Amino acid sequence: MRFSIAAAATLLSVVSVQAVDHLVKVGANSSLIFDPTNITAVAGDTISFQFQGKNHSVTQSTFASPCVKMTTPTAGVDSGFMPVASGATQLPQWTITVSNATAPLWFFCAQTAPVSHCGSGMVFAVNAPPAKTFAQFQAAAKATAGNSTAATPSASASGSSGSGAAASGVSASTPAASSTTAKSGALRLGGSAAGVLTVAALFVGLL
Ligand SMILES: *[C@@H]1O[C@H](CO)[C@@H](O)[C@H](O)[C@H]1NC(C)=O
Ligand SMILES: *[C@@H]1O[C@H](CO)[C@@H](O)[C@H](O)[C@H]1NC(C)=O
Ligand SMILES: *[C@@H]1O[C@H](CO)[C@@H](O)[C@H](O)[C@H]1NC(C)=O
Ligand SMILES: *[C@@H]1O[C@H](CO)[C@@H](O)[C@H](O)[C@H]1NC(C)=O
Ligand SMILES: [Cu+2]
Repeated sequence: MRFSIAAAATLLSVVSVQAVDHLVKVGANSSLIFDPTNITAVAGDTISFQFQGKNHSVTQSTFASPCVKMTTPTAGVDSGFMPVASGATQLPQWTITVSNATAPLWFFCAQTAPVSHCGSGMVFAVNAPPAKTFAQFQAAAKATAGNSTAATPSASASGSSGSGAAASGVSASTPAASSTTAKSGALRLGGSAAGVLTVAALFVGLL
């Protein structure tokens, strides 16, 4: 027992050393994009979404329905709308932790005024597998606005809730978005053994 505890502690320390934070700029340069558009991440990695302008959100969806907030097997995580005044010196930041690198994660911006940001292709993916690429996901998002002639993924799209593992145990936090003072609202729900995301929100000063 003592050995396995020591081994586990060693493993944990290795994992924490290797964990990476991925910075994703939301709406950089007034564009309706996530930058980068898609990433690969391992369990333990964090993704920090930094809202750089306008009034965007990071809302979890599914491959099958890119522009609809996920409801099954659990409610998707959602940053909520994060309005940023032009010339703001502090940018809201929202962070999630990836717990299962095998489960792809799909996100969109839920803003629809004055146009659908998702329909304009403002989507983001984590660990998109070869059979469900980011390009397919984005094409399907644009198709919701009649913005693309690309076929909506069909056969491959049915897997999003079948195994249910892609996003079980995901939790949401709705941080206050308008304050200019530092704020944090971390929340972690246990959920099932499948992919648990932890989320936290804070405001970071621009230096
Ligand atoms: C941000 O967008 C949401 C959804 O369109 C809207 O309800 C909210 O009033 C907006 N906030 C600001 C400050 O513009
Ligand atoms: C279609 O996409 C373009 C950018 O690619 C965007 O400007 C336009 O608003 C989108 N149309 C809709 C209805 O979202
Ligand atoms: C996914 O992201 C990588 C960079 O992380 C980029 O090279 C690639 O073009 C992206 N895929 C698409 C379809 O945009
Ligand atoms: C991770 O996700 C995959 C694919 O959804 C799933 O099969 C697997 O059970 C998950 N692993 C854990 C530890 O939850
Ligand atoms: Cu947006």
